[in-house]
Parts: sequence; C-alpha cells; structure tokens
Amino acid sequence: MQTVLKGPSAVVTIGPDEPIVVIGERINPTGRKVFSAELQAGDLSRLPRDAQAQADAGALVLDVNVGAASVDEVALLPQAVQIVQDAVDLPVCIDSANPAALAAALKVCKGRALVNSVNGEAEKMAAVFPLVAEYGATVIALCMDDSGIPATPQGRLAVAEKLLETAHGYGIAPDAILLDPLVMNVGADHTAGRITLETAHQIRERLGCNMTAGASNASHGMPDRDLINTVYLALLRQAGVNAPICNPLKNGLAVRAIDLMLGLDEWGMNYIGLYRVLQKAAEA
Ligand code: THG
Repeated sequence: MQTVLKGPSAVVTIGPDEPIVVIGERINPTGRKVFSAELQAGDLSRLPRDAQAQADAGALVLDVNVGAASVDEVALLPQAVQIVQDAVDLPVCIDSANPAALAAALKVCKGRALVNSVNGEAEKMAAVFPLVAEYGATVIALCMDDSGIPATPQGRLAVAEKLLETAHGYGIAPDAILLDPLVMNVGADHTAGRITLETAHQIRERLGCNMTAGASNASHGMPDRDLINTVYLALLRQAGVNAPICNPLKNGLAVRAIDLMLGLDEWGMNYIGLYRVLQKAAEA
C-alpha cells in the first residue's frame, strides 16, 4: 500500500519498500518556552529557518503545530502553513486538536496534506473525516478513543479497525490513512515501548497500513534521549512504522543508516549524501 503526499510541487511516497519518510517534529511549542512565547505574540519569524533546517537534515514532511496556550489556532495555523510552504517545497502535516484550525489550514495548504490527527472518538471522527474527504487529504489515525489508550495491542488494533471502517463510510481509503500505534513514555512504564512495537507489528500483518509514530515521546525524562529515540526508530521501522515523526536534526542520519542496512539505499547514496550535507553545515 502506498500513501502519496504532495507539497507545492514535491511528491512524497510512503510505502513498505520505500525509504523511511521522516516527518519533522520541530515546529511544535511543546517543551519550548521561547517558541511558545513567540506564538503567543503572533510571531512566526522562526518558521522559515526551522523548516529549512529540517529539510536540509532529511525531513520529507513537516509537522506544523502552533498550539501554545491561549493561541488562536484558527488564525495562526493557516499562516504558519503558508510560511512553511513558502520556505520549503514539502508536504505539511497539519497538527491540531481543533477541527476548525485544521479546516482553515487545509484551505490554504498547497498539495496533499497529512492531517494530524483523528482518533476513534465518534465526535472526533465526525469532525475530521469530512474535512479529509473534502480536501482529498490524508490523515493520521491514533489508536485510542473515548475510553483512552488501550493497554494492550489487541485493544489498539480494535480501535484501528473501527477507524478504517468509519473512514470507509466517508469514502476515505486505507491508503489515505497513517495509523499511529501510540508511543508512550518508557520512563513511566518500562513495557510501553514493547506494547507499541507489538501493536505496529499486528497492524502491519493484519491491516497492511502505513504507519507513523512520535518516536521522541518514548524518552521524556531519560538521559541521552537521542540514543533512545534512534534505537527506537530502528525497532519501529522493523515493526512497520515507515513515516515516523521525529527530530531530523538529531536522528536524520540514523534514519538513513536504517534504510541502508535494510537494503533500501542503493550504493548508500542517501546516507552518504546526507552525511556530506551535515558535515558542510557543521563546518559553516
Ligand atoms: N503522534 C502524532 N503526532 C504527534 C505525536 C505522536 N505530535 C506531537 C508529538 N507526538 C511528536 N512531536 C514531538 C515534538 C517534540 C518533542 C516530542 C515529540 C519533544 N520536545 C522537547 C521536550 O518536550 O522536552 C523539547 C524540544 C526542544 O527543547 O527543542 O520531546 O505521538 N500523530
């Protein structure tokens, strides 16, 4: 199954035999005080830099989240999407809990976007799926619903099935959906990493869908987060997660190494190419 995203002119294909597609996570105020304050002041001036830096480090899709406290996302999210797409020719992953903000951003976005996200709550599906259908977009579907995040892979798989079935009713095909098996903090529960991997494995085996996952969620509060995130990206890829949300500035080269060792990078051209770009950037 292949999921095709589009930027102003770029085309990005997510599929089981394709190189990993990194969704760059850096345009997000979570845990970033200065950026949060800028968003609260309506200041989007760092976005072109943040977008370009992630693209240079190998991101093929950029997550755009402006959801700091008290921000009017309906006004700010479309502005942010336009600024990002003026800076780099990449598809965007429009990240908001507010369906009205998603709609406003879809309206201005160029190409075929990824909407982040829907989940198995009836109300959420009724608000988000019609937008995805109307704009011919794609959507991340989280394996959780009104009862929260199921503790077991079987529970998460059941939510995934409900999501696919409901999407079908809106004319949305499985190839327009990236399932998210939900990465939780391993510092809070040492089995969390494994449950997510088992969920991803079952989704791949039974549903065949492409998947995303927020790899960096795993490591909050742990020392050497980048190491944990990098290792987890490799394990997630083996379980079928082929479009992770992560920090390309930290994990971009590791992702190319994973592709290389899986035989998805002929002559290591992508790995070597990115290595050279990063080396030049470090010298400059
Ligand atoms: N699934 C989906 N979308 C998601 C997530 C997911 N979007 C948000 C999040 N999870 C993925 N994005 C991030 C972004 C930042 C961090 C983690 C995940 C992060 N930030 C540092 C912190 O909070 O400590 C701060 C970074 C900095 O200081 O520069 O860890 O799972 N569909």
